[in-house]
Amino acid sequence: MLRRVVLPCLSVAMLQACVSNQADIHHREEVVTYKDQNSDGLIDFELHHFPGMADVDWALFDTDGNRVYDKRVRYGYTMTEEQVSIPVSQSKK
Ligand SMILES: [Ca+2]
Ligand SMILES: [Ca+2]
Repeated sequence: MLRRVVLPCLSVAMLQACVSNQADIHHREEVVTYKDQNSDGLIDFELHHFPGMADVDWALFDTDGNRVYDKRVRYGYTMTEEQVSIPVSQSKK
């Protein structure tokens, strides 16, 4: 009897915990920072930071200053880099 009552309750509690964590992730506010790392007056870096989360931040780099982001870095449990081709918006500060 106890097994029939406790196990379903534990399962529901575990599912609710998973669902609420997923909802928290989607409702956390993203903070985007833009920088001009080489001081030429043009944005060449942007960081997408999610406060309170350690493994979802990512950044874009324009490494050659041609106003096109060419590298994306993801800062998760491991840092990964990938090539991209994304125009840099100069209207952000
Ligand atoms: Ca720059
Ligand atoms: Ca570039």
